Amino acid sequence: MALALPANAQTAPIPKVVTKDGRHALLVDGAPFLVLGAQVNNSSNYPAALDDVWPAIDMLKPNTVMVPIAWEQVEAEEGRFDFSFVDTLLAQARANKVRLVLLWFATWKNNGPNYAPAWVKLDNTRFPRVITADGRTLNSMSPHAQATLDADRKAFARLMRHLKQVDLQRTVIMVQPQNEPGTYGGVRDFSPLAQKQFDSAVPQALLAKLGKRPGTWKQVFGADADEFFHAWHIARFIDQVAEAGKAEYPLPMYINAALRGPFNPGQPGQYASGGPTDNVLDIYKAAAPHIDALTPDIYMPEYTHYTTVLERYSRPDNALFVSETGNREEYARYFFSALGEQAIGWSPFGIDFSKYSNWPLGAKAMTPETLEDFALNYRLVAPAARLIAQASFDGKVRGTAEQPGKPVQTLKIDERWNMVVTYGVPQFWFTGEPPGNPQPIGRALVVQIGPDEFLVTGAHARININASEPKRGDRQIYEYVDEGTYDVDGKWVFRRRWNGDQTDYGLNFSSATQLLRVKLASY
Ligand code: N0T
Repeated sequence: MALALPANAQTAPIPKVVTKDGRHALLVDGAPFLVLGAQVNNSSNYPAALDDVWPAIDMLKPNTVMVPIAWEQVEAEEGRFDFSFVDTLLAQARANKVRLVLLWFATWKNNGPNYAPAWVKLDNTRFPRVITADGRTLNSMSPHAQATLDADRKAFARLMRHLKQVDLQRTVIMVQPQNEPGTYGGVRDFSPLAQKQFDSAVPQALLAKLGKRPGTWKQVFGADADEFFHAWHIARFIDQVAEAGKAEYPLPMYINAALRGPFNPGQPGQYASGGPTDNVLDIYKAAAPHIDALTPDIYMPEYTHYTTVLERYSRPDNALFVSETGNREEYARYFFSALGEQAIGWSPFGIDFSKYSNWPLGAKAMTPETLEDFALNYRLVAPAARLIAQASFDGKVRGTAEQPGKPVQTLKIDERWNMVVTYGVPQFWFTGEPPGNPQPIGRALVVQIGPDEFLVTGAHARININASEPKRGDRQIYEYVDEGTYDVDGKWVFRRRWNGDQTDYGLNFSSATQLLRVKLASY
């Protein structure tokens, strides 16, 4: 051959998000990957702090750890970059055999620029903040300032360039530019610069996306105009940051949302106005073509709230990734609901032993006991994670979590099979009304791997797979129920066959780590 191979010819492909038939996959090393995530606390982004991270990671056993990279720590002085923490983090992540998602805490870290360097956050002239309608200055950056965009994206692009150089093995699989962007305490920027744009025409791309006729923001959107305008401009800002980063190194990038209540949202400004809340997802889609997903951070423990959020962010044009969720016990089971909504990943927040707790969002204390509720999830699915990610991409995954007061759930698998999950019943026999578990901790997963063949797992639940047609149901038996696991090469390793009491009343899951391959038949 005349041409030399490129230096990185042997490296894995760059991760990417792909979509087919309205379903999504995150490809890592060229195949669908399920993010079993763990996000560290907000200030755990220093080498010394990592000492409190790895012991918790070792107990939870995620496959991906999510860690902030602060603008202030990489560009404390304008134009001088220091990526030494990134290098330390990459080395330790590899040693601990986990992938990384990096969180770029910059212009917006929950409303404010507190993670921006002093030369940014203390210079309100060069980097202006949002001005309210009554003339107050908020601690939230205006999305209209070219200087802020230029400075943020320059630093972000340098980060991505650095990553491209030091991460040929693709330890980093996704990047989150900003964190829960949006503004609290005001609906939008009312500075003269912002007002001038507000009074001009709505961009064509947005009109086309929403099927609206031309006009000013007020004319087109009426009462929603202020919020939609802010959302559009924040999304455009972040999209340009992402675009510059992807030009250096095109990793998947997503924007996480501080949610508004799904049923009683309140007013923009009470929730983060201009962030990717459920009412502005279409605006973000039009404004941010370089963003691969809009992701919910779910801190709503109530069942219908949680599952409604999952449904709203799982769309043919949006891969569901639960980028943060509470680390209290009651949240653990919702990992299975997320899988049932075709999630590409899920991550509890606050996973380290720095002894910080964000209670009441999360647990009162981060302890080994707290982690165990979540570790069970990952023990159950980790050996099959690749298989599940592929099956999810093919629409073959059903998952659910226990809803208080609803001890029986029925999910349609396909035209031939239903999955019935019962909570709170003994493992042996039982007739009568199922009571549900004392606490709603049940969870169930069924992955269809053949016409009559399933991978089944769960916890604190009884799972039955029933023929939808009664005549076939009457003669339904198991050909086999095999407990086992998958080895690192994805080969099934048989442990034992379940039969007799273990199958006569359904497949009963406790807190044991049990993964079943089940084949149904009829005599
Ligand atoms: C999250 C986290 C971290 C009852 C909170 C959630 C993380 C950020 N924000 O610990 O700060 O960086 O993304 C805000 C949720 C407020 C909801 C209160 C509703």
